[in-house]
Amino acid sequence: MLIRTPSDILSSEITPESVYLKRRQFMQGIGIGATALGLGLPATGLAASEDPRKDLEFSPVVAKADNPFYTDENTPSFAQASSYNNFYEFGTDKTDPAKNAHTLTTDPWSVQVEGDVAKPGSYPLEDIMKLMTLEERIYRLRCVEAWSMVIPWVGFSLAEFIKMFEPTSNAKYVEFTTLYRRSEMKGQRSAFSVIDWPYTEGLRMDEAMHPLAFMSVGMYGKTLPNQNGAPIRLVVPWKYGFKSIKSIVKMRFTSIRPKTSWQGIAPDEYGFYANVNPEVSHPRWSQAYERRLPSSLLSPSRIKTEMFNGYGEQVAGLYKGMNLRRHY
Ligand SMILES: Nc1nc2c(c(=O)[nH]1)N[C@H]1C(S)=C(S)[C@@H](COP(=O)(O)O)O[C@H]1N2
Ligand SMILES: [Mo]
Repeated sequence: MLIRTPSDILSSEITPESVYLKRRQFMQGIGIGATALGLGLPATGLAASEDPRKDLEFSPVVAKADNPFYTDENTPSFAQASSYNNFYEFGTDKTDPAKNAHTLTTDPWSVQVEGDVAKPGSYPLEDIMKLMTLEERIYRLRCVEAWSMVIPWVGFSLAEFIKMFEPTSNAKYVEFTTLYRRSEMKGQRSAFSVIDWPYTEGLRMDEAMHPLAFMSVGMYGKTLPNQNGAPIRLVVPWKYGFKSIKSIVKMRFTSIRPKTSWQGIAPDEYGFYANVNPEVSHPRWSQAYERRLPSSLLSPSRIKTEMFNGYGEQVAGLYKGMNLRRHY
């Protein structure tokens, strides 16, 4: 159940987002998108005119208990989800991206498609937005640092996106690359940076084509805030958060397994697969539990981590016969 009645909700928990979600759910119930009516509420303390995020039109939520694209778990407020981030291009502290990412210009934006595809090229985001069907999906994101959040993303199926480029039979992997623009990304200018820029990630082709894999262009019904990966990012809900690469400018299809940024930094800590797995500890901390955000000292929200972040029924088949202790 996505809508909670007022009696379910503590007054301290009532945020513009819970209002937004409930209102949207109601509108969808009567078959009208909130955006179509132009009723979007500003989701932060900012006045609507100062808020750079734009309403997105997308298909209604079909909240079904057995639908893996949705969950009724609590979402953090928009303010929380956009102020506790990992985005090393803007600093290594969780609060740095919210402070520094405003310097990023996301328009114009294109995604360069290369390698083993019939239709390589530079795809402007505005064309992509016309071709893809936007939908909302509420997914858990679990960081390897043992915190997690449930986010209402807006975007489109990665499989549908990839089909546009017609990968050839040589395409066994897809590599994603983040923007490299030192003038706008403070972390890329840092002399102490651990990452060899640009940030890259990769998926095996069958993982990328899995129906849960998602390209996000928005959250909470609006375009993505910069700190969350504007204007386009990956969301792979059964893998640790670092696989969900932000501000993507390139997708390269290849027969050779790409090297990812985190593998480059510490190969014994961050594997290529990075599937959420409570049984395989990170060398420096256990992965058996996670802190579900928002949490506080009084209510630490410590929960058990589930295999494949709770998406095992859908994705376990991808790894049949693989030793997940070796392929971490
Ligand atoms: N380009 C880029 N993408 C990135 C990162 C990064 O530092 N740079 N951090 C990753 C990590 S470690 C996590 S946990 C998620 C966090 O996403 P969120 O800030 O939207 O919660 O983004 C991932 N994507
Ligand atoms: Mo992370």
